[in-house]
Parts: sequence; structure tokens; C-alpha cells
Amino acid sequence: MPPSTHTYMSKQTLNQTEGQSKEKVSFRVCDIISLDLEKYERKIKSIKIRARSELDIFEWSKRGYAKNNYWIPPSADNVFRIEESNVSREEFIEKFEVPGLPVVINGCTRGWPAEVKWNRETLLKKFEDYRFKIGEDDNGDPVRMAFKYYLYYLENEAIKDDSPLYIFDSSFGKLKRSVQQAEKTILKVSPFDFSSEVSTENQNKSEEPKEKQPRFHRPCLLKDYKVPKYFDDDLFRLTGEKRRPPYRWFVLGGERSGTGIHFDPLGTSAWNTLLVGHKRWCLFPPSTPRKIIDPKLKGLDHEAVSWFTHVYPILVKVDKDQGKSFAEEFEMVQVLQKPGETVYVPGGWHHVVMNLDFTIAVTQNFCSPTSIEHVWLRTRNSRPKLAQKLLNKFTNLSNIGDSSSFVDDYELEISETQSETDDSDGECLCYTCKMKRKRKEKFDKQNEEAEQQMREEYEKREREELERLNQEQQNIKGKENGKRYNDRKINEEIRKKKRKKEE
Ligand SMILES: O=C(O)CCC(=O)C(=O)O
Ligand SMILES: [Fe+2]
Repeated sequence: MPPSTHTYMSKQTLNQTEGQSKEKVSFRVCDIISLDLEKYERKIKSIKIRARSELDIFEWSKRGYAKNNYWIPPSADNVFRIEESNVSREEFIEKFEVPGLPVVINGCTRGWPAEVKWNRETLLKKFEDYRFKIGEDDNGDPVRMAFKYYLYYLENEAIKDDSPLYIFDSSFGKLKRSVQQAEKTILKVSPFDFSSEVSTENQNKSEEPKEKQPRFHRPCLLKDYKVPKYFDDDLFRLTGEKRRPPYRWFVLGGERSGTGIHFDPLGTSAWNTLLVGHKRWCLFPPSTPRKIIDPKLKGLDHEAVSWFTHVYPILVKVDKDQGKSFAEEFEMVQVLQKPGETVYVPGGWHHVVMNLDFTIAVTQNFCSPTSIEHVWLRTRNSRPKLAQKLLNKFTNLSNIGDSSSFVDDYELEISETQSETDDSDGECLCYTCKMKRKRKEKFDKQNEEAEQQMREEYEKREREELERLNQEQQNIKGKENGKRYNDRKINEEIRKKKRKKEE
């Protein structure tokens, strides 16, 4: 199905869709717990500076994105949907994994405790002081924020922020024993530590002074959900929990927060299940030229909301000469993800995701037996030890000798393309390599033209926007002048009437 070119939905449809499942904001953080607002003000400033040092603290709302409407009509959604109970593992592999096609799965959350427990009120009561990760500073160190302050931030200045801070926390079961012990004594408890459920009773029996005790039951987010059946054969588990890169995240954020365009690391695939709210996705096949969907445009940052504001409209605009848009040409898949839906992102697919309202989700990256080759190819250089371990374990598990492993095909490919004749630049002159270079040159040229087209369109839109703003300002000034003139007239009238009366 070609992607729809709708950008925004009508007010009426918008209200219907928004009204459907927006979490009822029945309370404000301050109604439930007491907050030290002075402390909050100090913290939020330093957190913002650390998380996005390139942005002046007064510039967080300078683009005015909060005024825009980013909802899309349900008809713009062009992804395939399935019901978990109707599609077997085998069918899923054949129809979606092998061809590498994104799909939305319904029904995975049935029976998950998260369906009941993951909402603002319950999470606030459990994690009020837990400091979730909301970003990284320039040294790559995590920037954290107490949950109660984060929710307060969402209720207040995040409403205006162009791209609000976003909780993206992967500390599932990562704590070491000693850290766990230390953490029992201070007000930081990992919500992902599933090794032991420490009851409030036990905590009170400890010798620590009462005020230092965690004021909440040690919860366990891992027990609140289950990996959907299609994704539970994750080969990275074979490499051991310690060696494998971070792979599961608790994700919570407000309107306009999101994840800029990217593809997931190491060739992994991903699933993303939404419990609360709505997410808007655009996905592009691995072969899509990066220059088109992730263009380097002057003054444009890498936030999802900037992409949806500036890049998306260009992608869906139909080219007069070609008769179709970049979105159609590159087979963009667009999704309006609703609560209870799981998005499957095949390895290598580019994607950009923005929260349309308050959302809570969980996401995991994995390597399935179907995608082992793809993952191995992308890990062998950057993480050679991990790649080797993955491969060894996989070949042992599948009972296939090393010699018949797919790795041999790559050895063969390399030796076939090696030739004795090197030109002065050290380029291989064999036929295969020459053809490869030719294809690449042609592809690069096409992309350059398309990129130039994008840049021109972007600059044209920027000029139009500037003109519109100028016009708006002039209209306001004109109105003000008019108002002043009217006021003067009215005053004169009043004075005239007064004089008449006095006479
Ligand atoms: O929910 C989101 O913001 C998308 C997450 C994502 O794409 C990722 O974790 O790689
Ligand atoms: Fe991703």
C-alpha cells in the first residue's frame, strides 16, 4: 500500500483519536506527593544543560513545535497488522522475518501485569525517588532524574519544550551484588532488579536509620511483561548476560519526545510494545539512501520532532516530474501505534519515532536464528569477540560443523574477488570489483541529486516560513496601530460627549 501523503488530520478526527485512549490525567504529581520545588528548579536546569549542552537553556522552546499538530489520520497508517493468537511462529518467520518486513502485532500484552501496573499513578507510588536515565552527557555518562521530578517536568515546562526529555532506561538486572546491597540503604532502587524482591517489612528490620530506607516495595518491571512468542529465541542470550550489549529498555515520555532517525546497532532486530499512549513511526527499508532520510540540513538537529516537522513533509511531497514522492519511491512504512500494539522492526530498517501523547513502552533488541548472518556481518569488525562467540554457540547449537557454516560463503566471496592486478590506488581490477564500484558510483550520483533536491526544498520552506512569520508580525503591528487609532477615536468621542454635557 503506498504511504498516504496526509500530514495532519482534521480537528474532528484528531479529537476522536486523541480522546480514545489518552490516559486520563486525573491527578497532578503534587496531589500525591510533596515536592521540593526549589530543588526541582535547580535540578531541571543542570539536567537540561548536561543532557543537551548544545542548546541554550532558554532555547528549549524556541522553535514553537508545541503549537503544531503531529497526529496523523488512521488512514495514513500503512503497516500490516496481525493478531498474535492467529499467527504461528513458523508463519511469522516465513511472512515477516525472512523477507524482513515490519509488522504490528496485536494481543501480545494480554495477561501482562504491566497492563494494570504501568500507569502514572502506580509507577509514581513505586518509583518516586528512583532516578531513571533521561539521556547522556558529553562524556557519555548517564544523566538521571528522580521519577517524581520527571513527571512534574512533564506537567509543566515540557508542555512547551520542542523536544522534551525522554526516559530511556536499560538498567534491567544489571546491578552487582555489592551495588544492590549499597542501594538498599539509599533512596535509589533499580526497578529492573529482578534477582530479589525485597519487601518493605525486611527493609524495616535492617539496621539502617528509618529515613534512609527505600520508602517503597522493591518492584520488578521484568516480571510485568513477557517477550512475545516470535522473539523469544534470542541468540545473544548464548553470549551471556555480561558480554551482550544493552538490549532492553523501559521507555516513558511526553508529547513530542522521541527517537531521531537511526537503525538499530549490530544488525539486531527489535520489538517495541506500547502500554499507554500513541507513537508515530516512519520506517524505511535498509537499502534506502541515508542522505535522503537523514539529510544534513542547516540548523536542523537530530530530534524526532524536527524530522517530522522538516524532513517528513518533503518526503511525502509528490515530485511533479516523477509523479511520486520519495516516501513512495523508497516504500516508507508509516505507523500510528496504539496501546497494546507491538511494532516489529527488522534488522537494518531505518526508523524514527515520536510520542504523540504520554506514552509508556518496553522495547528489546535481539538476534533471531533467521538474522544471525546479518548480525554476524555487522558485529565481526566492531565486536569481533562477541561475533565469534555468537557464531560458535550458534553452530554448536544447530549441530552444523564449522565447515558448512555460512561464514564460508564470505571467505569464498573474498577469494573470488581477489585479483593479481592492482592499480596504483591499490584498487582491485577484477571484473566483480569493477562492476561493484560502477554500481556504487551510479547510486551515489542518484543520491546526490536527490539530496540537492531536498536541500532546495528545505531552504524554500524555510524562506516561506520566515515570510509567513514576518507577515504575521506585520499584521499584529497593523492591528495594534488600528486598535490605537480606534482607542483614540473612542476617547475623542467620550471627551466630546463630556464637553457637550458640561455645556
Ligand atoms: O520508542 C521509541 O522511542 C523508539 C525506540 C527505538 O527505536 C530504539 O530503542 O531503538
Ligand atoms: Fe530503534
